[in-house]
Amino acid sequence: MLLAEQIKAGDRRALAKAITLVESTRADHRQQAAALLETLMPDTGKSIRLGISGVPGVGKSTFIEAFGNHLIKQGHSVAVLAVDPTSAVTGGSILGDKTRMETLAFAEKAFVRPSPAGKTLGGVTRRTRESLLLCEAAGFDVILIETVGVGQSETAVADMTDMFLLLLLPAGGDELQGIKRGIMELADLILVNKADGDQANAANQTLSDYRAALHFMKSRFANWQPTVLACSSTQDTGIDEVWQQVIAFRAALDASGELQQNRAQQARSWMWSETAEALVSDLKCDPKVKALVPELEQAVLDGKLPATVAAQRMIDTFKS
Ligand SMILES: Nc1nc2c(ncn2[C@@H]2O[C@H](COP(=O)(O)OP(=O)(O)OP(=O)(O)O)[C@@H](O)[C@H]2O)c(=O)[nH]1
Ligand SMILES: [Mg+2]
Repeated sequence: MLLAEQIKAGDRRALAKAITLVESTRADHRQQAAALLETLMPDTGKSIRLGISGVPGVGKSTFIEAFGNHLIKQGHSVAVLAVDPTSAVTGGSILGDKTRMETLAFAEKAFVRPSPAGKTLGGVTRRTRESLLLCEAAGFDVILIETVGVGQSETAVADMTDMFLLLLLPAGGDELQGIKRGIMELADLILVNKADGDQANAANQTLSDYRAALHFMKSRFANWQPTVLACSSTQDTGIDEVWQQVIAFRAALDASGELQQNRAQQARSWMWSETAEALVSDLKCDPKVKALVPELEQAVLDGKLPATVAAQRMIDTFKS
């Protein structure tokens, strides 16, 4: 397949074209995308996959710009993808403007792709997962996935990456900034960003608050203890320390086998969520089911029919 060869050769236009293909919902495009991904599968898996999360405005894009440029200087090649559930609603995109990644977006060894628009988080994450595989086949050795800290997108991103980075704002004494415990527990590394100027002291306070808080958290991997670092994405400080943590993380989890184990489990649960989504979508398109839906939905809305009974009736109709 020509496109596959071009991607493997590192042709960026071919990569962009392939990502457009996996983002398409047209049935023939889906088929082509599936064939392409299957062909490229042996060439995937060689990158380190990093998720970058944090509340809007914490500085994720600015951090990625600084971090990405730092990595490129060291000879790495960096792909940046995004999972943005808000784009499903507003049609916008967190990387749409690319303005916060001015230099990175145009760097030869970087590839920056905005979040795909989609109706469901499931649809958006599938496309990002597939794009990640394509970027790996194209030879990018560090993949960064930015996500806005809202809803379930953090879990979705943690489920497709090796290491999850949570960015925090400097805020002295604040009640853990309203970050949910579940999100904290996903973090393999916590970064207090904007540790510069007036905010340097507050950043130090936040750093020690969270270091203390981490003692009471369960870490995700037996062989990795999450830490907290401070950095400034605009002043370029603490950026190399972050990379050193990533290297240490990879070394520890490679040695213990947890990195591979985690990826294998991610792939398996992805298979099942794909199966579930595809089945529901087939079911919803079935003419017999379609005819039944308004009546069943109404009965459930009116409280006349238990949801479980309605569901079973739809499934029985679909199977018959
Ligand atoms: N002082 C200072 N400002 C920063 C730093 N990092 C980011 N900012 C500023 O914070 C603002 C938000 O930065 P972004 O990188 O767009 O934040 P984001 O988390 O990507 O935001 P969303 O994509 O909207 O969720 C911008 O005005 C940045 O210039 C930093 O390290 N220090
Ligand atoms: Mg951003």
